Amino acid sequence: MSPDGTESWRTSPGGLVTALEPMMRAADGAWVGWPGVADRSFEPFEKDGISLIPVPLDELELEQFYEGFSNDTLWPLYHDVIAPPSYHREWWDAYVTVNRRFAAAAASAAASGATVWVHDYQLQLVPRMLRDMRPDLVIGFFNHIPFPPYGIYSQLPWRKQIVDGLLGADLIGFQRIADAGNFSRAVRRLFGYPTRGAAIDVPSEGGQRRRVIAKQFPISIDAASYEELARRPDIQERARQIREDLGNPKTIMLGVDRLDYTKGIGHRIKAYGELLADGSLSVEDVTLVQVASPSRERVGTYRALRDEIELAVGRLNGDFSTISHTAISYHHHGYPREEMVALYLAADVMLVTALRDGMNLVAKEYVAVRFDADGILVLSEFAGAADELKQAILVNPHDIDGVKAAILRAIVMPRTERTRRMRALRRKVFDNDVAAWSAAFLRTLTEGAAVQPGVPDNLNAALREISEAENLLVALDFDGTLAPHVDQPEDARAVEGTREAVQRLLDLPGVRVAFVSGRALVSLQQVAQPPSDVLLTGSHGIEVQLDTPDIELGLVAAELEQLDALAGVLEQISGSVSGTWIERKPAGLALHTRLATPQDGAAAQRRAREETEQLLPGLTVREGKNVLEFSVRSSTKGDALERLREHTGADRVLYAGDDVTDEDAFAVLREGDVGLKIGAGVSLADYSVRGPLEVTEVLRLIAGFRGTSPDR
Ligand code: GDG
Repeated sequence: MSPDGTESWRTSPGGLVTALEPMMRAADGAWVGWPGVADRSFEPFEKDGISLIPVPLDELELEQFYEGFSNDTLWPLYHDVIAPPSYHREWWDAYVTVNRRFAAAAASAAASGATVWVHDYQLQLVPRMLRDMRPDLVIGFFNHIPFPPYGIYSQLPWRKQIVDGLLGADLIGFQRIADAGNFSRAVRRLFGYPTRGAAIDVPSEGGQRRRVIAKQFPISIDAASYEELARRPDIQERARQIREDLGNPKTIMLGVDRLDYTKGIGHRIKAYGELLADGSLSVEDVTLVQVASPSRERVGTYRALRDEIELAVGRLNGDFSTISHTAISYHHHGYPREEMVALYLAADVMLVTALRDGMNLVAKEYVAVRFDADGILVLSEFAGAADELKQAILVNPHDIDGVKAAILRAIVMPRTERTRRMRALRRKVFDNDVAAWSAAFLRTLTEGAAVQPGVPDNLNAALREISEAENLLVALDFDGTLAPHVDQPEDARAVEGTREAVQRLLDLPGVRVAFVSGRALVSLQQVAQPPSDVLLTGSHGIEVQLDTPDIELGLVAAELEQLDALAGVLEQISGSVSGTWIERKPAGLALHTRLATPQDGAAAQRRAREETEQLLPGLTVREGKNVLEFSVRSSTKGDALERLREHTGADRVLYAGDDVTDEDAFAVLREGDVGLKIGAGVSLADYSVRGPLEVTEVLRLIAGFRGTSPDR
């Protein structure tokens, strides 16, 4: 609302909007969000080529959903309970209601098969709600704040609902690798779903499974636009003015934060105060400028924090300031971006001492602005930015002596070292800017979503290259890769043409072919009928048959006993649930539920998990499509592939597979190898094709490239 009473829309400031705006325009996207005022509803409208869909919140919802559950429950919980989280059931109810409203708004705005990207901790239930409403959508979620370790997360009374809400997404992005790891651990602890690396396999309707990826995508800023501002003569003049107004001290230190208890403002002031008290620093030489922008002022903890910080600032200034020199120049306002940039330019030392921070964009902004390759960043190791900005002076903000030492070190650091560090920091920030961040996220999200028939060009090129290897190993999963999935495992057969293509490869010098299966070896031999030169591994690598007719395996007495006990448990379950049966494997047993109703199948699997966990802890449990496998030995297709690589002495490997268990093999691929995922879904493999017909084509292509290669 402008002073003359007319209403207009203002773009909210910040890196996220800047980053997503061009992409939204290009993609013909719609932005679903809260318009920023309570108790008002607005019709969807267009602004600068982006369609905006306002979702209303009333005053009570603002209090309970936003200030309450989002900022007084989730925010402190996710930031290591620095402040105690409040748990109120009515806040939770409001959170569910508002999340449903956002999901419904997105569901009605999205075209068929569209991509929806949900942002931040206020909307963690939206992915699941949206998937239930619109199973056709591709859904991504990005969490801007940390995801806490399970020991802390488990406090949340609604811990299962939130994790389940997030698992509705295809891709869940976090700031740090540690956040993604904490989330995967929460999934395992709360639901027992199998996770491997970044991949989580979530059971869905009809006994199918859905692949969800949880991975780090560290957010960034529009670095070039910050540098552009910093190069403006008027802003440089303003920076000089700021220095002068502060009395041209030798060193200006700067803190810029929302006034939030996660930012460690008090710790920074304490360290500075002690340095002044013990005479290491004097206000004639050093000034600290602290911008504390007003934030969440209706939440009690924030009001208390403001009092605490302002008391500390007042005391410190009372103790140390002189008429001409102020110890802390403290500002409880928001400033225009131009002024922020001038402050960054004026500051010799930037202090970022967050106790916990998802990323901390201020640290990156400071670096982007310093085109003069000067200035020192003191950065908390508890800010996500510390994963990338290693050439900062990293500190543990709880260690006040450590912070004091870092400040002193920064103040005396020679120009050459400052430049060396700042150059390295700038490379990081400019190489990984916010456009690269959103592109990386969206590429991962949409790549696996729909696989076209045929062999894509990039795969073709990779095959041509790998065909030139001295010793090539082509390792192939069987079910779902060479043979379509069928109801009865014994009916599986490779698609036509596979056998000939495999034989062509076997006839070439320096090429070995292996089948890598979860099936027991005898079963694999029976369905695959492999030519005799094919190397075989079954039962996820427990059984191997390498260039001799002997199958290698061996279980010790304790493992055999475990196997008997396991059979007892599973036979009871399968005897009482129709449509389930047991398959015996050399080192374990599998409970199949393919012919049971989805509910019965899921219940049987749950019971099997629970009972074996109690009776036989330590068994390896693996979930496949409608099958739960238990083994007394742990081995994966990754182990199988490593064994094959060693046996064949291959210098390049192509591995193709369709299942979650094949991700273990993709995970051990090396530089120059080719991982090929069969079917849709996110995967660690770099390439994907639609189905077994394409795999046969891939084998033919390799044989063709290699057969015509001039070296051979
Ligand atoms: C959350 C996560 C994560 C601050 N005061 C003023 C002002 N700012 C701008 C800064 C910066 C932004 O606000 C603050 O971003 P941070 O990353 O430092 O922190 P949060 O607000 O807590 O953000 C955080 C981020 O989301 C993104 O994912 O990095 O970890 O907590 O851009 O410059 N801007 C202006 N005047 C001010 O007074 N113009």
